[in-house]
Amino acid sequence: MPPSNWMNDPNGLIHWQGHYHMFYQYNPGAAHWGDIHWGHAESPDMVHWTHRPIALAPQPGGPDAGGCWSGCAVPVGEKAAFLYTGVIAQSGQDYSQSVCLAWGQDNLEALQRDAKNPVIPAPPPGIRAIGFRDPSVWQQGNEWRLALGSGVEGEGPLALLYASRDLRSWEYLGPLCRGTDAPPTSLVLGKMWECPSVFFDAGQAGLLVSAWEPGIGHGPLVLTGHFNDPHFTPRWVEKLDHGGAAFYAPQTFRDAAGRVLMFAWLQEARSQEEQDSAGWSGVMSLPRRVWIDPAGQPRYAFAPELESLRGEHISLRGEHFGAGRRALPLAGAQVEIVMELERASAQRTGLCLLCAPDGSEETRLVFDWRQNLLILERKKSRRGGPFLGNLTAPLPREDVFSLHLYLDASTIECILNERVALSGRVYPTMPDCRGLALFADEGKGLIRRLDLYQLRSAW
Ligand code: DQQ
Repeated sequence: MPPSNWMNDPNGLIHWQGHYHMFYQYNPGAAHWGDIHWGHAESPDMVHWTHRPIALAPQPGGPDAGGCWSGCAVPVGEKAAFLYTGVIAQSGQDYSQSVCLAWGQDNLEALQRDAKNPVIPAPPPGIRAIGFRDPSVWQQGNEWRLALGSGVEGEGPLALLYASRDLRSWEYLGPLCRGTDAPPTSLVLGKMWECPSVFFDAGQAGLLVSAWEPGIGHGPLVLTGHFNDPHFTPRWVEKLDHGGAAFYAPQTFRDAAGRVLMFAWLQEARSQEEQDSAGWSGVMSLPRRVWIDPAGQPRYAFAPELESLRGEHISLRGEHFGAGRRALPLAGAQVEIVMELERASAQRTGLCLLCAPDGSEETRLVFDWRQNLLILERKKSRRGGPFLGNLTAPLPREDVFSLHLYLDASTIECILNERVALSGRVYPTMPDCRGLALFADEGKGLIRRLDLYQLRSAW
C-alpha cells in the first residue's frame, strides 16, 4: 500500500545492488488519481518493504509538468536509467505525452533528469496515435530497444519500437507488434495498449500489455512468441489474469538470479467516496514469477520469498467430504492456501473465505465442474454494498488442480496449475469475517491435500 493516498501502476522495477526497488504512480495529496508523482519503496526480499522519499515530482515548465506517468528502469554500469512518460495537461482530459529520462545511483534516491528531455518528444510523423506512453526498455546487443504503448485510430492497439545507443537519442524502427498480429482470438485487445512490458525467457519473448480504450481498462494480456529484431511475432495470447482490470498495468523485470518477476496494481473495486474516506487507494500485487514453457505458453507462480510470512499451519491429506460446508480449524483474513483437488461427484467444490460467524457475509472461490470455470463469487462478499459481480477464469484441461491462493484482507490472488491467474478485491463490512471453510454442492468433494497458513505481518 502507499504510505497514504493514491497508488497505481508499478514503475521502474529493478534489482539493484542486492535490493529490490519499486517505484509507482503516486498522488501524494489525495486518495484519487491525479497530480501523478513517482513513489518509491525498497526491499531486500520483495516481502518486507520500506517507503523511500518521492522519486519524481512534476516539474513546472518541464515536459512532465502535468505528471510523471509510467515507465521502467534499466541498469547502466554504476547508474540506473529511468525512462518514463512526461505529460503536459491540455484542454479537458487530454495530456500530451513524451518519453523522458532520469538517472539514479547508489540508493536510487534524488533522481536527476537528463538535460535532453524529452528524449522522444512526440509520435512518429504520420501516426495518429491514441496514447504514446509507458516505455519498456531492454538491451539488444550493444544497443537499447524501447517499446512504447500506443494505438492508431481505426487500426487498433500497437507497441512502437525505438532504438538507441545511449538512451538519449532514439530512432523509430516501426511497430514492434500490432493487435492484428496476435493469433486469432475473441479476447478484447482494446484501442490502445498501456504499459507494454517486454521480457525474454528460454529463447522466447513475451509482451505484456494492458488493453485500454478511453475510459475503460479492459485488463492485462500476455503475448508470447519470438523477437526477431525489430519485430515481435506472437504465437500465443491469453489473459494474464482473469480479474480484468483488478490486476492492471503489470510490469516485469529480471533479478540477479535470472528470474522474470512481475508486479501489478490491484486497483480498488469500491466507490471513490469510500477510497477518499479511507484515505488511501490501491495495492501492489504480490510478486509473481512468469516464464514461458517449451510449448510457448506462459506460466505463473508466486515468488517463493513469500513463504517467509508463513505462521500457524494446518494440513489435510486425502479427504473426501460430503455435500455442505466444513469449517476449517484455522481462521484468518490473511492466509495462504495451497490445495490440490480433483473432480469428484459434486457439481461445485471450493473454498469459503472471509466468512462472518452469522453467515451474513462470505466470498466463495468455486470450482464449477459443470461449467469448467473457476469463479470468485462475490454476491455475499459485502452486506448492503453493491454487488461487485463474479470474476471467472476457465479451468485448465487437467484432472488434478493445484491452487495457490493468498488472501490478504481485501485482496485475493490465486494461481491455478501455474497456468491461470485470478485476482480480485472484496470488502466485507463485519470485523470478524475471518472464517474459512470447504464446501461441496450436490455431491462429494475430494481434496488430495490442503495446507493453510496464517500469514505474519510483513511490517
Ligand atoms: N497509468 C499511467 C499511465 C498508464 C496508466 C498514468 C495505466 O502512464 O498508461 O497514471 O494504468
